[in-house]
Amino acid sequence: MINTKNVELSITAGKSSQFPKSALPQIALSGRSNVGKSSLINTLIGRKSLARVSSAPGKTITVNFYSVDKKLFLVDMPGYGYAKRSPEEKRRWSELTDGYYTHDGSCGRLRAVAQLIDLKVGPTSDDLTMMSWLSESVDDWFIVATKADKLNKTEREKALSRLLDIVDGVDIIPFSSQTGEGKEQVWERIFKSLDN
Ligand SMILES: Nc1nc2c(ncn2[C@@H]2O[C@H](COP(=O)(O)OP(=O)(O)O)[C@@H](O)[C@H]2O)c(=O)[nH]1
Ligand SMILES: [Mg+2]
Repeated sequence: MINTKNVELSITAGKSSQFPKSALPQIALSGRSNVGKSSLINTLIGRKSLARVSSAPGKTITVNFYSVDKKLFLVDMPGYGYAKRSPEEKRRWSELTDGYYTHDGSCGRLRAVAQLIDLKVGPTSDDLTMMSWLSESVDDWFIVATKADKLNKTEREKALSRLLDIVDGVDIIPFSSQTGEGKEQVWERIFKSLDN
């Protein structure tokens, strides 16, 4: 059993040399800035604000490693798609992201990637690029469709079927940090990927 409430922010890495060398399995959370990554983490672990929810998108370019019960790391990847980034910030984003997804960066401990897509906005062109890269490059990934509370039933079904058309065969979990919808399903999916 994993106590999902026993969580701490272990490492905030501003460069890839700071990534942990620990043997713990890792689940990476990927998505554009403002998609709801920090909110997802807070909801998953039942805390209001361990992960900082920002009203100013794109602020942080770090990789944050949250240890869960000292049994796994949730890895908060820096968001993409934020237009107002300086060349230096873009360089850092690439160094961190490329560094992480190489075997060296994740020490071969990456078990799955949770790709967040804003269900209301739908996949952006950056999201599509990311998802086609994931399809080719990682063994296990799934979609967390965020902000599901913003859609009514009809909109929601439309949005989900549009997503399904794009990524056939990938699990899609509708999620809302406002209502807590999807929280258990996301944890179950994470545990399943640890068993593989
Ligand atoms: N309605 C709604 N808003 C959300 C949800 N998740 C996040 N938000 C809002 O979206 C904004 C960005 O959230 P944040 O978690 O900081 O996104 P991040 O940049 O991906 O880490 C904040 O204003 C949040 O309050 C959700 O499930 N429902
Ligand atoms: Mg965030």
